[in-house]
Amino acid sequence: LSIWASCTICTWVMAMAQPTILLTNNKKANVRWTVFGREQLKLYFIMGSQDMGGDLQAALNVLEQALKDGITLFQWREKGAGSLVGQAAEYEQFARDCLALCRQYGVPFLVNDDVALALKLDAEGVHIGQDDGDVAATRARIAHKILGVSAHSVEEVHSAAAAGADYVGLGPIYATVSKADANTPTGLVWLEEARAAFPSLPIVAIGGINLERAPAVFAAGADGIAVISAICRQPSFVAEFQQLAL
Ligand code: TZP
Ligand code: MG
Repeated sequence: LSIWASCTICTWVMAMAQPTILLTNNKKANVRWTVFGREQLKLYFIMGSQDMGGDLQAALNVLEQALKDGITLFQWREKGAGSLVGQAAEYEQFARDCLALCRQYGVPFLVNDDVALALKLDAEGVHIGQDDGDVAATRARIAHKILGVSAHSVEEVHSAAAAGADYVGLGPIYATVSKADANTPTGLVWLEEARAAFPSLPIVAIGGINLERAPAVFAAGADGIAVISAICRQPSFVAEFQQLAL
C-alpha cells in the first residue's frame, strides 16, 4: 500500500476506484435482476400455511422437497381461513423462511397480493388478482420485479398485458379444493381461446390440476401449471410430473 500511496497516479487511481468499492458494499447496488421467461411457469407451486393445516414445519418440508425436485416458480399465498393473516410477526417470519429456501435453490419467490411485503423482503415478484389494485400502478411500484395477474376474460388478459403483466394466470380450469371463493371452472376451452387470442403471452393455468390432467392443460396452450393441493397432498407430485416430460 505504501508504494501505491507514494505514486501520484496510483493515488489518483485508488481515489477513482473508491466509489466502486463503496458501491459493491452498498445494499442499493446489490440489485438482483430476475429475467422472466415463460419456461419459469412450467411447474409453479403455490402455498401458504393454511394449505398444510397450519403446520409451518410441514409446509417448509414440502416446499424444500418441491424445490429439490424441480419446481420452477413459487408463490407465497398466505390467505383465508387458517392462515397467519392477522398475526403480523408469524406471517412475516413464515414468508422469510419460505424465501430463504427459494433462494437456496435459486427459484424465484413471488408474493400473492401483499405488494408491501414483496418490496420489504425484496421478493422476485408479486401475483395479484383483479380486485387487488391497478395493474399499471403495481408495475410502477415493483419496477423490474415479476408481475403476474389473474384474468378471467379476453378483456382482462388484454388489459393486464397492456399494463405490464409478465404473465397471466387463468382459472380455475377445474374445480378446486384450495380456494373457497373460486369462480366456476372454465374447462380447457377458455385456455384454448386465450392462447389463440394471445399467441405469445406467457400463460399459466390453475385450478384442480393433477398429473392426469396436466398433459391436456399443456396441449390446450398453457406454458405451465400452477398447483396447490397436488403438491401439498402428494409431495412426490413434482418428481412424477418430471417423468411426464411435457
Ligand atoms: N386461483 C384459482 S384456483 C386456485 C387459485 C389460487 C387454487 C388452486 O389450487 P389447487 O389445489 O391446485 O386446485
Ligand atoms: Mg389476490
